[in-house]
Amino acid sequence: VAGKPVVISTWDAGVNANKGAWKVIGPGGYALDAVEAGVMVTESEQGCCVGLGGNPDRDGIVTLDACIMDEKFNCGGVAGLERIKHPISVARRVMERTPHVLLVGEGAQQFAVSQGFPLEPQQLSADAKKAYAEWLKTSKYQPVVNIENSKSRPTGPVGGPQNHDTIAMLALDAQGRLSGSCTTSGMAFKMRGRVGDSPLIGSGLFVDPAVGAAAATGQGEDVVRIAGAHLIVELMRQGRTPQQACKEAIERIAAIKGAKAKDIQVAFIAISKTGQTGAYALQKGFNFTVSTTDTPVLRDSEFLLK
Ligand code: SD4
Repeated sequence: VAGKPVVISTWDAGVNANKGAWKVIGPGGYALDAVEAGVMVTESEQGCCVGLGGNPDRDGIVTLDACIMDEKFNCGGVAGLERIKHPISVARRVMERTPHVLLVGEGAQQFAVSQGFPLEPQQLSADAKKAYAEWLKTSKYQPVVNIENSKSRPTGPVGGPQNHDTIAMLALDAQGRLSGSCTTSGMAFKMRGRVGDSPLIGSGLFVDPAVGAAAATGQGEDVVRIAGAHLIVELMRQGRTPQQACKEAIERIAAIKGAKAKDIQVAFIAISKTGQTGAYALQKGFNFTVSTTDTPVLRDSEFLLK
């Protein structure tokens, strides 16, 4: 059935990413190719927050997480991947060329190299170097709430500027095929070896062709706790709109966290199999980008904690 393509992605980085996706999906391309090409744009943006330009872990090393899923429950991911520019493409290779769904650390890097991905130098971007030096002054591990809609990069301590170091993207193509992708440098200054929600199918991303798809950004631990993306898809299966389903998942996190909910940010995006989109965040400051033409529209998300 021919329909209209739709792309939704997290944050304002989604504006450029959606344009990349639209080049594929606009002329009738495959959703899976679109969600890969789309987030690759962000992975390449050195001034940004995802990929090798992102903030390092607390030992000063950039480690990347990503996953991808198509409309047939095929999925793949990488976690703790170092020195590879496009983790999303390695995730796709894991999906397409291995019997597995998740490769981590050294093994993921070995696989990437065996697939012809170049090993990039081990070095921080200028911005990340600065942010890391700043963070080292206190070395306090405390995730940042995404409060402001600024383009500034994360600097670590609570009260600092933005911390969106993830892009997640969902797409429905003209043939009705759904796919999703998610890629991140993870929480800034995380413990070495820490894995968040973003490479985990069912938490950071989930796609079910009979229902829709969902993806997450924000405090990964609290997304994993409720298997966020899968929960949202199941709520949509029960009849919730994408927006209602995202809201309900956020409410569940808020109930679990209690008074601590104000210290974190979590946000979800979702799309139904018919192309209806929705988003919801725990706190103010989350925005997302929707494309139904070649001009992406950046929107502020509704949020729970007023
Ligand atoms: C993580 N979910 O590693 C990611 C971080 C994130 O905007 O989304 N930041 O927990």
